[in-house]
Amino acid sequence: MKTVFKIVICISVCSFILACGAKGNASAGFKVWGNCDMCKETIEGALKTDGVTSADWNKDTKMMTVSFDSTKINLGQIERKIAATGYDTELYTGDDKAYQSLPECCQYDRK
Ligand SMILES: [Cu+2]
Repeated sequence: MKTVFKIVICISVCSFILACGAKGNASAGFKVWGNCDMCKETIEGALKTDGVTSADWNKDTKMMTVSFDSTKINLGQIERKIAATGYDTELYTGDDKAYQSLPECCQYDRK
């Protein structure tokens, strides 16, 4: 009887974990070229969008850490949103016009 109970607990815990995974919670880290705190605001601001639960860019390491719902958005779409504001990411080159209209202090050395 005890064994059966243990198996039932195990199955419910396992299916709970699987259900959470199926919901699409994902996270990723990638490099975004940029300079300063203003860049940080612009870069993180680009990800204030449906499906992205958190976005944090470190201006010293240039690393973006992002959590998102993979049923709503994927990593390529996330990087393209940043590139559209003028910032280079690992996969995409920032939009040239957007880059040129960035404040001078934010015109980072491009990749
Ligand atoms: Cu800047």
